[in-house]
Amino acid sequence: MKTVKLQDVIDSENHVKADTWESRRLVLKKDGMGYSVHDTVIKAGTETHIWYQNHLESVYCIEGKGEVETIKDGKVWPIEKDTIYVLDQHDEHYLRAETDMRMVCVFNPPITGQETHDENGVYPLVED
Ligand code: 9YT
Repeated sequence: MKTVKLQDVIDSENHVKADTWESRRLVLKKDGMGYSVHDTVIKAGTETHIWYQNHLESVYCIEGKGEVETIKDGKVWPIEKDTIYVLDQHDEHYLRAETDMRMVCVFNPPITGQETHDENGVYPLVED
């Protein structure tokens, strides 16, 4: 087994910074677990368009408050501390943060670390 400490990921190559979020990637494809685990902060007052066409994702909010809007039906899902949202339909969505939101995110298949969001908020599927 092993441990990974957030403190050691901060400001490493696995700490990815975007305009509306920062993500500390704790477990990646190379770790061989079949999923990746991320500690992501969504910045207060922002909206992010996200559409993971190639990945399933669960997102557990452990701090903060905001909402998700699923685009196909316009439904708004309030998200606050101790709420997990489960994108089981590759749901295209907007993620809006009222306060800074700290999220623990799990992806299947795992993120390799090379992905960046494209203009559609999508990660390409990176093959080895
Ligand atoms: C909230 C959310 O979708 N986080 C995903 C992880 C983050 N975008 C990353 O590590 O790239």
